[in-house]
Amino acid sequence: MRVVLRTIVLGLAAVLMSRVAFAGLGQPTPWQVGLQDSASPVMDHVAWFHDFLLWIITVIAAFVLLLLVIVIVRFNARKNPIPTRTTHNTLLEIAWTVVPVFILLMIFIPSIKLLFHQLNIPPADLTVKATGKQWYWSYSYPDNGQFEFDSLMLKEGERKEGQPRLLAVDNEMVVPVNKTVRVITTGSDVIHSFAVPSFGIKIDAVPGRINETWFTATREGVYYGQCSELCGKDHAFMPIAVHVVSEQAFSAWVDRHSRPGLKRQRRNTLEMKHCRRPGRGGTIDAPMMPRADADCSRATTRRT
Ligand SMILES: [Cu+2]
Repeated sequence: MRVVLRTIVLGLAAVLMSRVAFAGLGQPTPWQVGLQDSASPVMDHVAWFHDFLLWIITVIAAFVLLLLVIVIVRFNARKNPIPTRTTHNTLLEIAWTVVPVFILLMIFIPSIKLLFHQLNIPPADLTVKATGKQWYWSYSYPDNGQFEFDSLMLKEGERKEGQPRLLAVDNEMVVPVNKTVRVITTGSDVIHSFAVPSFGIKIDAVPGRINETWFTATREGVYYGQCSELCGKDHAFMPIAVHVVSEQAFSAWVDRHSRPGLKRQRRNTLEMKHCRRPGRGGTIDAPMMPRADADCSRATTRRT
């Protein structure tokens, strides 16, 4: 019994400490319990609603447990050999109907408010289009230079110090801090889903359809998410990385990417990347991914 108690206490302590010590901003952390730290007003609301529900659930569970204990202790066959034949109690019946209705109303009102907060898109400072493809994301900036680029997961050996495994990408989606970003999503092949936990957003990217969501990042940093719709064999390997930078840094970044020469050069590099696959004894440049717009005609069959 003592061992069980000690295990429970240690487990609870570990859970609490992990929440405090490892609460991650923008990415999951080992032994994480609970939500990732919030970096947007919507996520603040989501986190508040989550904690609010947790209190309600805890009180209900404790109350039901208390009733069970009372029944077990006071009304067992040994202590209560002649059971009562009570069948109705008007006051009790009204109470157990009205109280749950009241609890549901308490949940319903903030829940609907949150839904409206998520779905009512405020006037946006910029729009980013995220296209889900098998198996990477493409981002385009229709009102900032109209450029577009692909964002592929970094493999082992490509990551720099501090970049998380299976989440870091070669080209991050960059947005300015404290600006409202409208994200429009679509899919080019199958249904994907654009989700970034720290911003409290998750929206399907459906071929032939445009969905939209929004966020306002309140802190600079890199925020990671993943495709959240089972979309094929590399579904787990198409992460989302959003780099939130200052307004000046964002303008500089847009300037760099809008230059036509750079745009072309970047596109060529990406096309080569899509045309490359690992082969025996080196890399073979050959068509590899089912990507319709990759021009592999420049890629030569070459062993390195
Ligand atoms: Cu996907």
